[in-house]
Amino acid sequence: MSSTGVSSADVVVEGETIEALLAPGSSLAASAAESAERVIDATGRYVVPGGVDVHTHLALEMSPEATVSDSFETGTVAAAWGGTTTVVDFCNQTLGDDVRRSVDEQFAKAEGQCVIDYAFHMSMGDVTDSALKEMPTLIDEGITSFKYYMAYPGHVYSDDGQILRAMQVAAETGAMVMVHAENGIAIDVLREQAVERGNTDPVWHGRTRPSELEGEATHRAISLAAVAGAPVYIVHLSATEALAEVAAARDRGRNVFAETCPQYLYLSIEDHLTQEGIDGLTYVCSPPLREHHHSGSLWTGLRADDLSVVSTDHCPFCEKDKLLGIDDFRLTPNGLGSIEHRMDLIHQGVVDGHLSIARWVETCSTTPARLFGMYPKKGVIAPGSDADVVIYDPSRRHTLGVESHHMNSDISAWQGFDLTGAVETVMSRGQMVIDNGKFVGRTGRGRFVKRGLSDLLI
Ligand code: DUC
Ligand code: ZN
Ligand code: ZN
Repeated sequence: MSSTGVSSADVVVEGETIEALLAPGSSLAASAAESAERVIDATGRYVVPGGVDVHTHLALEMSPEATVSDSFETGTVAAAWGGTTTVVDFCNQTLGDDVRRSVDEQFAKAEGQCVIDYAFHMSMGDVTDSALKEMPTLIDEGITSFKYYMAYPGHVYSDDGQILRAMQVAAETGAMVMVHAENGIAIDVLREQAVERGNTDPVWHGRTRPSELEGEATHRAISLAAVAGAPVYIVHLSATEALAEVAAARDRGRNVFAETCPQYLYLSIEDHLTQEGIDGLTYVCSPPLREHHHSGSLWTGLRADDLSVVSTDHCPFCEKDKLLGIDDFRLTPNGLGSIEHRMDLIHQGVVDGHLSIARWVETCSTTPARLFGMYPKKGVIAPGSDADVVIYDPSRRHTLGVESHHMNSDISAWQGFDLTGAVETVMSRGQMVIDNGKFVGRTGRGRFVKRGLSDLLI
């Protein structure tokens, strides 16, 4: 299975890499099988390149009160269960913080903990001269993409001038600029006004972050990137207005890319965020869940390649953390957990007729690897590539929820979702991590992936 479609092949793995793809029934395939240590019959299954999730938050301290509930160990175990073999997490510099310190801290958290391979983006929450100077050094170290926030004034927010300066460095160095595109200044006004009126329920999290302000910020990010001559990647795109900006820029032939996440494809403000108490708080993430009609446009955007990638923005919390916002939605830590379910949820999009099988592989594995400098090591089953291979049963049915998931959380935004298609076996660099439904991985065997520059820039 590849980003160009389905074909029949015997996959030969030698050590950590794919050695060959052979025609089934050929004499070469027969002799490879004879000398193999192990032969797996994947008849009736898909053999897919391991998933590449380029937006996760593991072991992230969101505030002094709330830390993401998945560590690098539990998060990568859950990822593996769901057929993801590479995650790209973030080093998180916040206001007043030193870039180098934040990098060292995140490396230390991941070191010796991961069961699959991992890499990092730099999340730059304080764009100072010294932070900008670090960018070329980080690129040499394999951190080749940088996230900036148009949201969260007073925390990790960057103004347009700061983002422009960072984009200028990216233009010189070939780095990828990632932008959280929501107009945080306007959003903060709406949030304060809502709470002053006594509107403190979870649904107000959504109502105070209107989709127009994502569209506006996306337009601004694209304009700034054009002026700087830098590529831009819009993270967690959730709204039709933002998609229209990305599509228009791509039609102009620009280096503009965007990801969406399963929550924006399946969940909605009406069905989920309007619930009271923990039921609504579970769905507080930013950008927020949108009205139903947005998800239809997002599926179309994925199909038409206006959206290039599906990542998770995995950022799970436990019930006790979410309840911090019980009297004021603003105090709820933003995020939900999906690292384990992304491949299945997007495969369900294939089952439901939203996407082709090839596009499933392309958006969940191949393109993320290409955009973020990991291809062809990751994202493809081809001779010389890392043997990150998933055997996927397209017809097995299962139900998601806290009783069966492996993410370290006592709540699930996906509780009760019935899906068709499930991971059977997962190999990471030639070693079994999930063997026919059993976890056989080892903590600490996951390796840091030193990334190069994107190979998709024009
Ligand atoms: N942005 C993210 O990318 N993740 C969690 C919260 C947020 O605002
Ligand atoms: Zn964000
Ligand atoms: Zn995120």
